[in-house]
Parts: sequence; C-alpha cells; structure tokens
Amino acid sequence: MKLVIAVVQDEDVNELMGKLVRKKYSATKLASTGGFLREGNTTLFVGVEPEKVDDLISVISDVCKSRSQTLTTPIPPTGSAGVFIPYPVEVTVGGATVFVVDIDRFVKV
Ligand code: 2BA
Repeated sequence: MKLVIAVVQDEDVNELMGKLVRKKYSATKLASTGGFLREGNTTLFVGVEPEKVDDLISVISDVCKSRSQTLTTPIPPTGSAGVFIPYPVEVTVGGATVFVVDIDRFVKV
C-alpha cells in the first residue's frame, strides 16, 4: 500500500475529487496553507495499491494547472540582518506537489 499526498490548488479540487470518485479512488481532503504564500490550498490523502500510483499521478497532473500568484504579505525577516524580498513577488504555483509514501500497515477497524 502507498499513501499519495498531493498538495493542490483550491481551484482544482472539485474537478479532481470528481475524477477520483469516478475512478474509484478513496480520498481524504484536508484544508491546508502554503508556507510560502500563506494562502489556502488543499491536501489530499489517497491510499492506493502500488500499481495504481502512476495512474493516480496522471489524473492529478491532467487536472491541476500551473498558475501565477502574487505574494502580498511580507515574510518577517529572520536574524538581525533580515532577508530582503522585494514586493510584490510573483511565483508560479503547481500543478500539484505530490509525495508517495510507503505504508507499513493499513487497517479499517
Ligand atoms: P506555498 O508554500 O505557498 O508555495 C507556493 C509557491 O511559491 C510554490 O509553488 C513555489 O513556486 C513558490 N515558493 C515556495 N517556497 C518558496 C521559497 N522558499 N522561495 C521562493 N519561492 C517559493 P509550488 O512549488 O507549486 O508549491 C505549492 C504548494 O505545495 C506550496 O505552497 C506548499 O503548500 C506545497 N509544497 C511545495 N513543496 C513542498 C515541500 N517540499 N514540502 C511540503 N509542502 C510543499
């Protein structure tokens, strides 16, 4: 068993969840916040058999699109020298950030 953890943009979640349900993947959706932009995103947990991982990643990559986003909240400087980041900062977010983790044991009790 593998656990696929996918951080996706909120805009893509409904379409992605619909496709996962149609393809009979079981998913858990968590509200999350990106550490850099400090804006909402969504984290999906999907437990799958190892042979399904590639198909799942291709579904995620078909749906999740890259977008340009602007960082408007300044990051607090660290240390006495601080870090200078000119604002606003434009970054490209996504499609999706995907982690695949081995699961030792999967039980439903
Ligand atoms: P955020 O942390 O809000 O990052 C949003 C986007 O900002 C990132 O898009 C990337 O383009 C940029 N970015 C992130 N950290 C940066 C930094 N230190 N300096 C400059 N630019 C930076 P993505 O890479 O597509 O990431 C989208 C979201 O996926 C992230 O939102 C975060 O929630 C998650 N994520 C990405 N990499 C991760 C990792 N290694 N571990 C855990 N979560 C991750």
